[in-house]
Amino acid sequence: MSDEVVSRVHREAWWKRMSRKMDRASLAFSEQVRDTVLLRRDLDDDFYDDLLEILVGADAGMGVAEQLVATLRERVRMERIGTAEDALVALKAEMLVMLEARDRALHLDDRPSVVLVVGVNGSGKTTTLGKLAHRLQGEGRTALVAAADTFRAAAIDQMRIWAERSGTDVVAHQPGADPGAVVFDAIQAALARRVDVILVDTAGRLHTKSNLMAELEKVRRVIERSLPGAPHETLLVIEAATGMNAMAQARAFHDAMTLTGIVLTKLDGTSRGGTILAIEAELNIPVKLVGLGEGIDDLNVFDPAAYLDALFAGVLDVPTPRGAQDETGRAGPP
Ligand SMILES: Nc1nc2c(ncn2[C@@H]2O[C@H](COP(=O)(O)OP(=O)(O)OP(=O)(O)O)[C@@H](O)[C@H]2O)c(=O)[nH]1
Ligand SMILES: [Mg+2]
Repeated sequence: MSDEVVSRVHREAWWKRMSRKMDRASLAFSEQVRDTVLLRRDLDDDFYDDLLEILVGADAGMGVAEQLVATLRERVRMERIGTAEDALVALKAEMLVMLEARDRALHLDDRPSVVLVVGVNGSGKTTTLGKLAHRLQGEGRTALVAAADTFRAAAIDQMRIWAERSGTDVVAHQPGADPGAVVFDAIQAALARRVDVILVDTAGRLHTKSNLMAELEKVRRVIERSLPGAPHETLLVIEAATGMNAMAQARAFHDAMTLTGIVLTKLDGTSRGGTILAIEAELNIPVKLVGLGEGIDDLNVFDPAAYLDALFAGVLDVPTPRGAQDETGRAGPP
């Protein structure tokens, strides 16, 4: 088979998988589109009002939804688009332009690079790092985990179990120890062992508790002082179903930590597919990774085209032709 055929097969497999995993978001979105928008004969104000409502309902955020609908109106007029279906194709294309404008790469070229994950309790930080360690090892890079969630004894064990799955070393202290000291030791160990990437797990915390946020800032300062240029990535882990409350979380963590990206977890279990658009637009922070399940392989780089194909599955069943995002698409499974 030629390279082109292989990569097309790859992409289709990825698209199918993403569609399957996002079936709830996809169903909610496509059912509404079918039941309202597609039934309309005219592309009149009612059509655009319905569309706006569906986008807001999917948590795309009012600002983004209004911008998309306004651009679509203009496009329909300019390109003389006549049917609801063609208008949807144009809408999807607009969304793709919006999503593809962002840099979603993890910048981990320095050795060692540091990835710090933060977020509220139970959002999926430890799981995400376990999956990321596996992914990095699969790419031939060595990783080391700093078990800096010292708040609960069980957290250290949980991190160890995840790290063991990919044969990743863990630096840990006793429960209750200073997270900053764990991180410091991990960086020294990584330098000595010439490890590529240090993955720092932190304790979940409410973004509204200022003492806990101050503790996180301290961890960050230790990282900055121990390794110039670090942390290379500071990722906020958010559950997709959090909806618009995610905005408050993201704002608070961004103020304290200067985030470089977002990991949207549990996208497999939510009917709210649009949060990505809202967060990115409002806070200007890209979604870099998505969690699509509890398995070790269920972490993906975020591929905008696959995401939109999954979201529109059942309404527009033709996968978007891919251009600029080939790199990211190829990085996805299988
Ligand atoms: N379905 C699904 N479940 C997930 C995903 N990511 C994490 N989980 C589950 O969410 C639960 C919490 O995950 P953790 O990784 O422990 O979350 P955490 O942020 O480390 O939690 P704390 O350390 O307590 O703050 C676990 O049961 C995970 O299996 C995902 O992408 N999809
Ligand atoms: Mg954890």
